Amino acid sequence: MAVETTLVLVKPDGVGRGLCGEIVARFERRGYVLRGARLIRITKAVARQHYAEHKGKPFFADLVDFITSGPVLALAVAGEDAIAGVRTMMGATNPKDSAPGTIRGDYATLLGENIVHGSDSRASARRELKLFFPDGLL
Ligand code: D4T
Repeated sequence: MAVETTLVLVKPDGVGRGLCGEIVARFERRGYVLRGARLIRITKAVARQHYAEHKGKPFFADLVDFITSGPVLALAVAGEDAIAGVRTMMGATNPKDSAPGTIRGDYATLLGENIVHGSDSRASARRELKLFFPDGLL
């Protein structure tokens, strides 16, 4: 058990559908704390860095196009075991497998428009938080 900080992105589909408040409220109600929040339109360069692990895969270009298609809400979310806890709250990557009660299970149906991103490990969280909050956290 340890206090961790993780990066959450409400992707352009979530922002466009007006789900930011709902998603932030879920994390806050759970007991997690916001240490950063930025509404930004990311560049293709940042998107390619963020999704570096998927470079070369057939869906990479679509992923970059989608995440840069509108503003994203970047959140630094902190709390006890927050990295795994946030991913559990988000649900399975493919919304067709996401359980009801999870963010994707409640609001998404398509893999390519799955509303949220959350870091999947401490190393990813460190790398991604630096990318979206280059000036540091509160
Ligand atoms: P993100 O990064 O969006 O939080 O998703 P996950 O961490 O849950 O899942 P991921 O990295 O495996 O996938 C990133 C992103 O790519 C889309 N995707 C994924 C896609 O369009 N086609 C695919 O075949 C896969 C595997 C969905 C999420």
